[in-house]
Amino acid sequence: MHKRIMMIKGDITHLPVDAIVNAARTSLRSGGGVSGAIHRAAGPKLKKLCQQQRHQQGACPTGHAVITDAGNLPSRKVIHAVGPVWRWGWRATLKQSQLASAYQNSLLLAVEHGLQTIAFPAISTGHYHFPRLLAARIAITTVRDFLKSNPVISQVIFVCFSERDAAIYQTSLDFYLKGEDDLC
Ligand code: AR6
Repeated sequence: MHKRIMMIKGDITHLPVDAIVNAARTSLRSGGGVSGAIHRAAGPKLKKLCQQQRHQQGACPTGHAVITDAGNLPSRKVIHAVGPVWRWGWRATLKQSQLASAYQNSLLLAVEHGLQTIAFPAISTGHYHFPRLLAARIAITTVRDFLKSNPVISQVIFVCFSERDAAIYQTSLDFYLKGEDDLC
């Protein structure tokens, strides 16, 4: 059966979906991690598109997202979403809502552009040190709630780069999508 929300273990740059999401920084400059991999695979065109975007609209604030073409990638578009840098203590609540916003704003952009299949990496869980289990919960519940009211998006794929992330996502998907037979 077709699953509207699913998880795979692998490299997001290989996926021929409508849009892959980049864990970007506010400057939209390429960094390490998934953004480095996306920029390498997309070629110099993507760097130019990101520069143009920055010159036209300025930096992309935390929790927001912008969309560009995808250069040499097999996907049609890249959605550059800026997740928060994790902090413990009183800022933790803000960080969680910023992470949810990064997913939500990416999905809104996808809907605006008529994109139906979207792949997400685990935003903020690398260089930005967001706790992985908490990030998976926010990612899954935000996407789940969005898809319930947005029939346009036919599939969201969570791409896990490690065995550890794949195990976290599998357990979390089983838990948070229990009873959601139309989504999984
Ligand atoms: N496919 C899928 N997931 C990947 C890939 C890949 N090819 N490569 C890494 N990941 P990170 P952040 C996973 O650090 O924490 C960057 O330098 C990785 O295992 O890329 O949001 C940016 O330029 C991890 O689970 O993003 C920013 O400055 C997840 O992607 C900053 O780091 C996110 O890790 C963003 O930090």
